[in-house]
Amino acid sequence: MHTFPPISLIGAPTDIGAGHRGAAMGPEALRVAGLADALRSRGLDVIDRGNLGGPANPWQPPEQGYRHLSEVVAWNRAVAQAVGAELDGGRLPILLGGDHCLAIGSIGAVARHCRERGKTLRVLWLDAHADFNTSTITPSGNVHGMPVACLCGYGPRELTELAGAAPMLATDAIRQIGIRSVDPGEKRLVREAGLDIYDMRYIDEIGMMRAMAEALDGIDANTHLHVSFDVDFLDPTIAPGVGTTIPGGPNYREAQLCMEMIADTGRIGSLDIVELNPALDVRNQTALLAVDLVESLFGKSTLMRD
Ligand code: EXY
Ligand code: MN
Ligand code: MN
Ligand code: MN
Repeated sequence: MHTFPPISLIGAPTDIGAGHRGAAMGPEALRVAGLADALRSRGLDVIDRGNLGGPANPWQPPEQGYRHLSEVVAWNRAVAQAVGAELDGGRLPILLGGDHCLAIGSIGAVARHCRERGKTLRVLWLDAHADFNTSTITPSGNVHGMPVACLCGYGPRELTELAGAAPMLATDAIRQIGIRSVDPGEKRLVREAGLDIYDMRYIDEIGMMRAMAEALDGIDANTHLHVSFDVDFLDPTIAPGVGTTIPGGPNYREAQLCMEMIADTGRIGSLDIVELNPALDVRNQTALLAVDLVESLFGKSTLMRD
């Protein structure tokens, strides 16, 4: 039974990087789904820091391959500052998105913190998408399809150097789980970068348990584990409330096993919960499922055998 650091919830109510409006309501949907009390019921110390501020979504077409670049930078700077402050205070930040472009700020801050403390960072990226596009290959200009590329040094300097010298994240520090939608140019770039991707075909072949065992391999007492949980990782039949659904994701049991195996490492140090879009949900069911799965990240287990 692991203990966890005290937790700080940070809301980032924006869909600035997304192709649909609505993820800006994600933080409140998670609060309404009872995230704080669910974690407190596990004996955790939880403070809700409220919501960050940032520019409104101007809802414009791409310019030089990016939609809303300056607004994306402003939001990610705010996220990096807030996440870094909680880590410096010895707390475990949970970023409530908001779309996935915000992971540039959160993981940038985590990576900086790990460098400062001499810790090894491992990022688990739970997603249907590789999020490895750049301005020249993106099909949409939406920056929520680019955060991993930016973190690994492929992107505009105001993002790739947001929280330190580029690359803020080494490609061998990240494991992507659940991938099943990668654009043609993106596929070439992830191969060139050597990204370690546990796609759904591989998970079909070897099962979630073995895939997670491989993805978690090498984690030790000096590892800071950051989980970036894009809710569209889940199969849309159980998680419809997201902007970019892709059929054929993990089912409820596979998702629970994924979270419980992460919890078993006892090394989770920070978390993003992103891409929840209540405008596309039914009776907040997707937020309720996300809360259920996050409880498993923090030790709730269905394992009854010793
Ligand atoms: N690959 C597509 C694009 O770049 O526009 C879709 C990206 C969806 C990203 C969501 C957050 O995971
Ligand atoms: Mn994503
Ligand atoms: Mn720090
Ligand atoms: Mn996604």
